[in-house]
Amino acid sequence: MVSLLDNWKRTHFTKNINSNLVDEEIIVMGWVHEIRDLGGIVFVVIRDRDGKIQVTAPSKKIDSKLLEQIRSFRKESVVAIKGKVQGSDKAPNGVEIIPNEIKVLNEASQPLPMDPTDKVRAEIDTRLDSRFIDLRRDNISSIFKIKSQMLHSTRLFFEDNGFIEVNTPKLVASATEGGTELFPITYFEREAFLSQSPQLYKQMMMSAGFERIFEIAQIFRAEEHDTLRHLNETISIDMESSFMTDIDVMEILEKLVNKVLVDVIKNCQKHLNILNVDLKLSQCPFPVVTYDTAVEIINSKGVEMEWGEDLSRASEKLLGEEYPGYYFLTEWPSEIKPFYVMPNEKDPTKSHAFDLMFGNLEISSGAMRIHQHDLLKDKISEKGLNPDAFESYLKSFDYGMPPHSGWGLGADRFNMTLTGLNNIRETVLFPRDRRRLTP
Ligand code: AMO
Repeated sequence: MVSLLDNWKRTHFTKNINSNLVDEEIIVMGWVHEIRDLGGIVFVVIRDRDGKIQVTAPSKKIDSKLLEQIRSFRKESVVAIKGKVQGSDKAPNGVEIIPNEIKVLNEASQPLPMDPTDKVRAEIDTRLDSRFIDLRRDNISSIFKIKSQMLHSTRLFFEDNGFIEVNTPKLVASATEGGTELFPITYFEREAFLSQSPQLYKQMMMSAGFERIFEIAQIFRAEEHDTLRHLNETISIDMESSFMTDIDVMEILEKLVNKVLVDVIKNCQKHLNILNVDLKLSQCPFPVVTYDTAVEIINSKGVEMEWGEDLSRASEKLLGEEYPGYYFLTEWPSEIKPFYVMPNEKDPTKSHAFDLMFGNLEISSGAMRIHQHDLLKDKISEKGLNPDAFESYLKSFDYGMPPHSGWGLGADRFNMTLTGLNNIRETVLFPRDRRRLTP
């Protein structure tokens, strides 16, 4: 029989049950993680968000009806247990609960679509199909607890440095990062797109005089390729600042990465241990490698690369061998960067764009932006885009646009560098890739 909560309230999370509570009556609520029936005694492990506790039901001490109810528990059902805390040398936490009364709040069907106890290894597709169970596992939920810390520290960092959090539209009229990666949608009688990046709005906010802004939000990319680093929906941590150069915002990025590393190492040790990650602070300042030097390194290691080409996967891997940690790649060719990137004043074939890499993984891109209306309009045309589609954006450059710079940091890729995972799907609750739109 399935019960309602009625007037029962959880008194303790399992992680807070310790020897100070011996002889007290408490209520715990959670999932049936394990049941061991030894005949005269039944052991049940109850799991909640942050831990587990053993419930011990000896036939001699408890009512036979209650014992039968406990015996009939199914793995992963949701239960509430009212009982007395008792010290126990054998129990994993040194304490256990002797039950007085129980409620089954939801019964789990059997067999389960996957095993949540890590005893049977499942392939990632099976796991993602039953993600609500997969996420019950310690090593999976730890990824998201680290991510939560990462996002929390990021917000604190921006607030401490005078940035204002903003929210920009995700239904947009034009591309920003190159036309091929857009998801078209029907917007009443017009065509519109899911936003690839808050780029245009971040820049318009500079004209609006906010000077330092950040946004943490979804971006959508119609990536055709199925890789371990690309998703079709991902979180971007974006910032933009007026009166700053590319060098200034690289410094901000480096400081943010370090703040997150310090906080994750300090506050998430338990989760890092579960994931077997020995996270270390990074060498500071991060090495800066120019695009020219990168081309030299890549060619010297036997992969042919012409100046002006984007980095192939093979090239990224070679750079990652040379620089396994965080490093900046700077002075990119203007040709392969978006229209809004400021060209180098002495050599316009080069630009004020940079990427932040972690080994062979690009985790952020940024640049000093063009803030002159006419130059920007020319660049839009040069890239084969129609300036008319950018009218409202271009207008903001006509009435007082300060020089400005900014970057976008891929939150899910950043999380990969903190958790040691090599498949981005692991770092997203319900990932969206070419094949996956549910759950
Ligand atoms: P860019 O297109 O390089 O730059 O994106 C910034 C960062 O976002 C992450 N990223 C992705 N992560 C997972 N899957 C994807 N499909 C994906 N696409 C991008 C990467 C990347 O470094 N407007 C600029 C930023 C700026 O200049 O401010 C932009 O969007 O980590």
